[in-house]
Order: sequence, then structure tokens, then C-alpha cells
Amino acid sequence: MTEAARDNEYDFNAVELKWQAYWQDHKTFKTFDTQDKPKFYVLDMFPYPSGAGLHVGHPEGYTATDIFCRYKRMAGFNVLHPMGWDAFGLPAEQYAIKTGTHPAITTQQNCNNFRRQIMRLGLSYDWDREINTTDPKYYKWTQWIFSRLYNTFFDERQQKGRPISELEIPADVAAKGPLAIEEYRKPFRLAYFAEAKVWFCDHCRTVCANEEVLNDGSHEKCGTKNVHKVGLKQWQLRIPLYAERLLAGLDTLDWPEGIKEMQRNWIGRSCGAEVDFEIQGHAEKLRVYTTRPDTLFGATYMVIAPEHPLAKVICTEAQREAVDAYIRQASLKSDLERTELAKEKTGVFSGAYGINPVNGTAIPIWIADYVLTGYGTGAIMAVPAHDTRDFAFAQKFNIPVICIMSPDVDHGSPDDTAFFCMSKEEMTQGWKDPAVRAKVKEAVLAGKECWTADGAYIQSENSATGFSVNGCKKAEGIAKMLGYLTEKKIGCEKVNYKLRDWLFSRQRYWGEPFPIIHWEDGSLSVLEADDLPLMLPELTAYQPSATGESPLANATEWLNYTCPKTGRKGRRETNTMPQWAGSCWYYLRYIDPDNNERPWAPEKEKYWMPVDLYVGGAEHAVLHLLYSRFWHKVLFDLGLVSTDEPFQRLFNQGLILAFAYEDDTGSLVPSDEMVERDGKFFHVSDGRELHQIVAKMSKSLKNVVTPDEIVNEYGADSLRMYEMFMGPLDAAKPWQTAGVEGIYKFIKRVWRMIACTPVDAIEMTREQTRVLHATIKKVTEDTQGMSFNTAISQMMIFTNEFSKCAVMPREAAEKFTQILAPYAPHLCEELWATLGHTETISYVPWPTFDEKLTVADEVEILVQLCGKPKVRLMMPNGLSAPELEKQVMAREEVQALIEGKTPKKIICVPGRLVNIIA
Ligand code: ANZ
Repeated sequence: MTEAARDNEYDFNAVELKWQAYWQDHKTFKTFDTQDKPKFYVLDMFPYPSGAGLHVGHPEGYTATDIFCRYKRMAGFNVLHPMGWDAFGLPAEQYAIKTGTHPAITTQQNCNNFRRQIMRLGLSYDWDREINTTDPKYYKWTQWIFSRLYNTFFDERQQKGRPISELEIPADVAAKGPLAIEEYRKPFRLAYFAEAKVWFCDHCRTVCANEEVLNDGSHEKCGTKNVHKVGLKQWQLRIPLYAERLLAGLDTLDWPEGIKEMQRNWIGRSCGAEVDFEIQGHAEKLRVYTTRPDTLFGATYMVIAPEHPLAKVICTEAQREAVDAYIRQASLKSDLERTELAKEKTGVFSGAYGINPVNGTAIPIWIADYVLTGYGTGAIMAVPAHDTRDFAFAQKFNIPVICIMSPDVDHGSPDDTAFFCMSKEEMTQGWKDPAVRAKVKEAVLAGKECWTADGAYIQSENSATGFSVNGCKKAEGIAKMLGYLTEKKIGCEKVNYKLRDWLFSRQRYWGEPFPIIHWEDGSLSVLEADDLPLMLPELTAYQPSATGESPLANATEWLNYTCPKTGRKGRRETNTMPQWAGSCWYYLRYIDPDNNERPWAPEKEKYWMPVDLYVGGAEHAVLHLLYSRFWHKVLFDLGLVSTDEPFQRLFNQGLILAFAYEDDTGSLVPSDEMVERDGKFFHVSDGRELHQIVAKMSKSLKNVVTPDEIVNEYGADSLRMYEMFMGPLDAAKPWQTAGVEGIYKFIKRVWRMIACTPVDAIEMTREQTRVLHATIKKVTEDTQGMSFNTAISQMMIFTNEFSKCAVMPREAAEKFTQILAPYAPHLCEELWATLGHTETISYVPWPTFDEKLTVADEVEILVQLCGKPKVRLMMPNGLSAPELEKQVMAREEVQALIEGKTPKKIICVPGRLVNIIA
């Protein structure tokens, strides 16, 4: 018996530090690339090591993966479980601007602090595989992958990325020599450098990706609304070329359905048609993109985006001044201000007319900013009778509305029942009323309402050509119209995506330098592996310039480059890569972190990939997870990885929230200004009553809990188990320090039950055997299914049963210690040692259970009279419904209950209840 055991009190601090030292000294969790065991790769989303250190949200996901890994090791798997740092990023750079401390120094300090905190939680990472995205040995390969992207084109026919050297060059281009060939390749490369209208944040002085500008027009990183579009030369990645593959791949993944749906929406596949309209008096045609070619007969005007190249060409002299003013005005607005946030539609008539290709009618061409330049062709045909945006515009500018679809009000469910002609009451429940539906139908037919649902076409016929869709329903109409347009060569089917090219450069210092040289003649070269890494130069001033040039422009010596072989002069790229770059492939580097010849060895990649379980926050649903899937697919096409998808199973842990307090006006009050009396909450200074709400942890609300304080008070095992016991892993749940206390008591109870009670190889009672086997079964199944909270509940049931023992049966003590080990590893290592073992418990085979022994001899049956609970009876387990009825009805207590009468009906639920209807 150890010293701790003798005095009955569990000294968690001594035990935890002892085993952490043991694991470190013995490299207990070092992973070898052996192939004699099945592999299992468990990945955590690696953290950005912020100056604030870990918060209690981090250990939630890390503990979950740790339990899973520890379970898998005991179940006989070779487990890869690594950790590292996503350490490029703004905060270290901003700190450098303020204090002059180099970001590498701050980053190092923060990483050390994070590592210390994580190690103190007993997480079983293989620390020999630790990576850091800011380490030149790491970013060498980030640069190398970028150069692969640069040197790859997408073969549409094969739907596959291929080396640019394999791109077929037309003979006339080839004849003009290398410069012409290079020019020809440019638009095919997956990475390209070109002037682009990009989001620029004045506050952060950097461009940002579309994805980083939130729906309310603010910058995700800083929260300010100082973002607007500017024209800058930027690196971009052609991710939309992989849209189909990114969509198709989702169907093969074991991911939360919600995340897959978010990715599908983000990719935004839209299936429609492009149609050409002639422009009166001009040779050019105006091409539009539409998802409803079937509504062509109802097009009463057209719209082009203010940036459309034809805007200034087709505009008449009379309209020129108004058009120019409008274009200028529109250029100051963001896409969001032009669409979702716009209260009213704006626009200006160009003076020109388009010719509707199906009936020859001339329709006015307007310039309006609700049509965006980056989507489709930047031009539309407008059908106000059947598109709500067009309807609003037509109303405002008095443009005719021609209904071409008689609405099917009885079957078609309108997505929007708020019709102008309906009263408020009718809107809430009136659609059921046939009179209301008839009223709406009449208004739609008269062009006074917009109808977007199905119906039958009317006024959709050209008597001259004989073409008609009249009478058809929507699906048939679309097919028929597409056939006609294709045959007449007026239009064709077309698929569009909302997904845009990925803006891949930032005007910052603390990021990966691009492995690029811009030569004096305007051409560029990418550095190859031998010249990598291209190190970040040392700087003393990290402030980006207001003009949008990165701080790297100040590193004169680094900046100017002369080729040692040719003497050719050039300049290095001053942009750096965005923080997403390092996290796009880190899971591959863990596989072979010290390889200096290659990013990873192919045979190791083949053994470990794909990641079997990836756990992290749902906030990465579209950005990181889409970007890394894209890189992975390119690497797959180039034969560098062996799987098409990187992450087979994804699990999102829920947010850990905290209680917060607000007064009657809804304003929030910091936790330290609240006092609790009799379950109510009051303001300390003026006594006004406050209401408890659940909110995110935040510094300003003074409700942040750090793992360090919990570990000091209760130990790492308590923190781990409490976080898993709070509720289902994927649910959001509020932190309650009082809850840790309960788990702490459980841990001490387990300690007393095994370490402070004599343990002997005695026989277990029938009930003890059942509890043991039922516990192993439940914990095995729940651990596998990541239902850690219910596994813990079962272990509490076990402890209730076995704490009664004066002598603890050895079999129960050992097996229980094994199944608790993934959850409370320090405690269980110590218990395992007190049970006389000399090796770590980490690789002891997981105990098995006998299904037959998990069921009880007897079960409690609830007897109800007309649904009201009356008595509980112990009955043999496993009775069928008729057997159960017979035995229950034979009991005296039951006969007394029904006073000897014959019941009308008896409902039996085997193993649970009998309800007697008397
Ligand atoms: C005529 C029409 C009739 C349309 C109708 C819709 C309903 P999604 O699903 O988003 O792809 N559109 C096309 N290009 C646009 C642009 N650059 N800016 C703004 N709107 C644009 O929607 C495609 C539809 O949005 C297209 O189909 C077009 O309007 C409009 F009853 O054409 B539709």
C-alpha cells in the first residue's frame, strides 16, 4: 500500500505530477510507424497559442480525443495522437508593433505556456511529433506545397489537377517562344497573381478573404466595419475549379450533417442557363445567367451590373451623365450593402434595348447594383412577375409586370405567403381559405403580385415560330426551353458556383513568405525545394503601410534579389500567406515531422492516412475544413497523398458557456458585482435584482475559468471528468465549478474503494458480477460512441455498488481501474500500481464482458392502475408480455388493488410496467 493510500486521503497533486513525469521519462505515448497493429489517427484542431493561455473550452475537445485514444490503445490499435501550434497570426505581430518584441519570441513563450498547461492535463500526445507552423523547417514545406499549386492546372475533362508542364500548348503559341507559353499557362495555374478587387480592412491594414467578412459587413478578425473593396495585386487560388469534387466528396464523409450542408451552401452550386440577347444598334450580344430560362416570355427588362464592360458602351448620350454618376456611387458600396442590407433598389436606365430572343420584343436595359459583377455573367433578364427582387425593382421604376405562369395556389406552397393583397390576419392563417387563395391568384394574374412557386405557363407562346410552353409545369417548361435555346444556339445549360477564388495573400509580417521572385521584365519564378525555406527577414518595424504594402517592403536587403547564375535582377514577394496556409496540411506533417528531404515519406502517409477522427469547433465548418480539403485533393491528384479526403470522421464539440447576469434593462453585469441570496441574484452595490443567463465566457463579464485554477484545486482528472460529465459532447453547456466538486468526490470515493480497502481474489456475488459486466459493456459502447457522460454515470453506479464491500474482489477492482483509466488516467495508473502492477496501464488490454452476465435475475416492474403508478414489484427478468401479465395479476398486492374485479384491459411493457385499466 502506498503512503497516500494509508492515510486515506487521495493526494491528487503528488499522484498526477508523478505519473506525468513517468509518461514523459518513459515516452509512454511515443508512436511508431509499425504496421503489425491496425492504425488509428486521432486529430485535434491545433490551437493558436494566444497570450491568454488555455481556457476551459480547449480541454473539452482535447480530453474527448484523449479518452478515445487511450481506449483505442488498450483495444489494440496503434494510435497517432499529436499536437502542435498554429502560430502565425495577427496578435503576435500587433504585440510586436506595440512593444518591439519579435513575434517569434512571443510565439515561443506562448507555445511553452500552452504546452505546460496541456501536459498538466495528462493528455497522451506524442510530444516528439510536436509541430509549429512558424518553424522554418515546417514552413519550408508550406512554401513547397504553394509552389506545387502554382505549378498545377485543372484538367476539366479528367476533373483532376495535373502538372502545368502537361498542359497542351497550341502550336501557334509554342511557335512564339517561352514568354508566350508562360503567358498562355497563366490563366490555368491554380495559384495566380493578379489585380483583384479585394476586401481591405483599414483597421488591420490588410486584405481579407471573402469568408472573413461577416454578414453584417464586419471583419471577423477585429470586429470593426472598416472593410471595403480596393484593387490590389494579390495571390489567389482557383478553388472553384474543385467545386464539383468538393461537393461529391462530402457524401463519402462521416461528418455532422449540418457542417456538410454549410459547405454545400458555401460552394453554392446553381444550375441554370446562359442566354444571349441582341442589343439594338450594337454588334455585341448581352449574355445573361438565369436559373429560370422557362420564364423568358415574362422578361420585361434587363439589368447589367454597374461594373459590366458594356455599361459605358451601350449607354446613350442622353443617359450618359446619369449612368456615370450611378456607376461612381455604386463603386463605393460593398456587395452586402448592394444586396442584403439594401433597403430599396436603385438603378438607372442605360437608354439601350435588348431583344428578347424568344419573341423579338425590345426590352429596356437598366444598370442596377442589385446585380453583382462577380456572379454569373454580371447581367440578368428580369422577370418581375416571378422574381421578388425584380418585382420590387419594377414597382419602383414603373416597369411592366407580365405574369406568364398561372399560379397553382391549391398545390403550390408559396415560400412567402406575405402577399400585398392579404390582410395581417389572412397572412397568419388565411392561406387555408380558398377565397384568399383565389384573391391572390387574381392579383398575380393581373401583375400586382409576384409568384415564385409552381403553376402552368400562360402567355408563353410565339405564334410566328410556333414555340410554346403554355400549359406546362415548371420542370417541364425549363427542360423544353433549354432544348429550344440550345437548338437555336441562343443559349446553353450552365452551372455556376457561389464559391469564389480564394484570396491568398496578406500585407503582414508574421506569415509564410511566398517562394516567389518577380523579375524586372514582369515575369515571375517560383523557388524550388533546394532554395527553401525562404526565411522571414529580421525587421525592426512591423507596421504595415497604409497603402497596402506589407512590412516586408522595408527589408531592402532581403527584398532585392540577383540570380547568382545569370545576374538577372528581381524582387521578392512582399505579401505573406494567410494564417489558413499552415493549417491546410499540418495533419500530414505529424506523420513524418522531422523529414528534411520531403514533406512526408509516402509509405508513412499510406499507413496513417486518412485521419480517422477529427475533433474541433464548429466555427471551422467552412473555412479551414474547405481549404484543407481543397489542398488535399490537389496533393492527391499529384500523387503525393493516397486518399482523396483528409478527414474521415468529424466531430464538433459544443461550446462551453458560463453563467452571466443581466438587469431588467438587459444590460450585462460582471460576475463579481453579483451576490446570490436564496437562489436569487442581486447587484452588490444597489441591490437591484439580476437574472442569470447563459453566455460566452468573456473577460469583461469576469466569468472566465482557466484550467490552471481548476487543476490546482481539484486536479487534472477532476477537470477532465467534469468536462466530459457536463452533458453530451456536442451540446453547448454552461460551466459550473460546483459540478467539479461532485466529480472530485467521486474520484476520492474510487480511491477509497480500491486503494484503501483490502483487495482479494474472492468470488463476486451474482449481483456484483452483473454490475461489473454491465459496466464494462456500457463503458465500452459509450466510449466508442463518444457518449462519455453516460459512461461516467455507469461508473458511478458501479462505485455505489462496490463501495459497500469490506473486501474488494480483485477482478472487479482491476477491470474497473482499466475502464476508468482513459477518463482519469493519473488516478488509475496509481491504483494499478497499488494493485501490484509494475507496468503502465496505458497498454493493458481492454477488458471484455459477457453479454449473458449483464442482465439481472430480477427486474422492478411498475404496476399502474389507469395510468397512475401504484406498486413496484420484483419480477423474474426476461418475461414475455403474457407471462408478465399472468405473474403480476397473480400477486396479492395487485388483486387488492383491483378489489377482485376483472380489468377491462391490461397493457404490458416487458421489463418495465403493467398498466391495468379497471
Ligand atoms: C431570371 C429569373 C426569373 C431568375 C425568375 C430567377 C427567377 P442563384 O440561385 O443564386 O444562382 N442573377 C443571375 N446573375 C446575377 C447576378 N450577377 N447578380 C444578381 N442576380 C443574378 O440565382 C440565379 C438567379 O439570380 C438568376 O435567375 C438571375 O435571375 C439572378 F423567375 O433570371 B434569374
